[in-house]
Amino acid sequence: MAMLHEAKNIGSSSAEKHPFDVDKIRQDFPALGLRVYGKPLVYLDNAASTQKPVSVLDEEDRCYREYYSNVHRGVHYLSQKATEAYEQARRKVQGFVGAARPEEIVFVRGTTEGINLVASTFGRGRVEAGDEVLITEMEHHSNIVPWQMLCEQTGATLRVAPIDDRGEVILEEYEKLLNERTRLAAMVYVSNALGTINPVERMIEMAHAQDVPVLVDGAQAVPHMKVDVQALDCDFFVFSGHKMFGPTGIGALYGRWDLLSAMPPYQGGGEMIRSVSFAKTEYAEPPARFEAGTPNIVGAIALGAAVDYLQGLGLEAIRQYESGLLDYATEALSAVPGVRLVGTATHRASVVSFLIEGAHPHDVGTILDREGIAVRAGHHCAQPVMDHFGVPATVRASLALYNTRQEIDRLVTGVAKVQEIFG
Ligand code: C6P
Repeated sequence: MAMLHEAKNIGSSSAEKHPFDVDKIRQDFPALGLRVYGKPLVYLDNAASTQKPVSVLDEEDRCYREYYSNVHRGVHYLSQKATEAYEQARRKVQGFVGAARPEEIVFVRGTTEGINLVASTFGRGRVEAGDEVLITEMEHHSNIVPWQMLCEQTGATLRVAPIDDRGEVILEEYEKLLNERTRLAAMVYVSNALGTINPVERMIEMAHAQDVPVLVDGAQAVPHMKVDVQALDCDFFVFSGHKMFGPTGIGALYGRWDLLSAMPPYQGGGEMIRSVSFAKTEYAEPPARFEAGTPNIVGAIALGAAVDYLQGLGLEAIRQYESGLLDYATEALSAVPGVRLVGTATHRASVVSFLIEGAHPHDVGTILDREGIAVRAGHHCAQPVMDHFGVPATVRASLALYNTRQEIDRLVTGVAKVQEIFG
């Protein structure tokens, strides 16, 4: 097929004085210069995990070399420096998601741990036999299984709001499923399997109209758009550092202060206490209450560097650039005969999921890999989404701020190669 790009990768930005210069941005990411199987890497597996900019790598390195020690424990110089940097990272994350105060940010391992924390503390205190927890059909397993476990433990019922064949939540059904038995609602902001951007503001409004608190899984939202938890009016918001150009093993849970401060601890151990005796332990205030043991100090600090990086580029400029790129990819792939897109919601971010007639997604993934193109093939930890569309798996290309139209063209050429092989 004809290559659609016009050899220019500079997207228009709202800030005209800082054009979104993707060629320059790519130089910030050493991994993007790799060659695999002798070909320049095309990295389109960003929904699984993103590559890291030099500023994040450098901050990790600097921390270990120049100001590393345990946090909140020492009176000595290095411990104070590390504690200061760790708490500054918390303030950066607070600003990044628009939380009202830094104490509303709990560092966790990632989205999965954040959801499990809420399910087993807030959830256990709130949900009883006969109650309901509402999710949607497009959740990642991380936003299904913890609620399923909670329901099994308490005798509550997990209710699932259906999606339509474009991959959008059916809002009338969503509203109908909210009732006086609903004790909690959890929803994904951007689907990792379909790319759908859910109308979370509207859904939160519906839930709150029934006094139902809401957790938003923001794992696939934060790398692509500005998030403001106060404007969304959500009660909890979770995300992972590694999907937003930060390190693995670190993420954040935002919780509204009045809810967090009333919640019991998740794990017991050092630093989450005010005082301990064999007779009784008094717990610390949040966020320390939920950060038992030595935290991922360097991870949190480098997550702060990732926040700086994203804010330096501007979330709105990123959104605009990626939106053009996603339209380009969607158009290019849907123009290929024999390619079927899975997930065609009006509002999408980052993800194009597709099938090639006559070729299993895993074979497609393997052939593309040999062309130097990294995509994910599988169920994307969202098996109910696959069931909805009646497929076992899809091929998923997921874009980030450093991808280009030339890379999409390489993907389209790779798809043609697959079709040649499968005749
Ligand atoms: N999705 C993907 O390839 P963790 O693993 O805790 O950082 O994130 C879990 C998670 C939760 N919610 C959503 C919407 C997600 O996309 C993910 C991770 C990756 O799609 C790995 S399965």
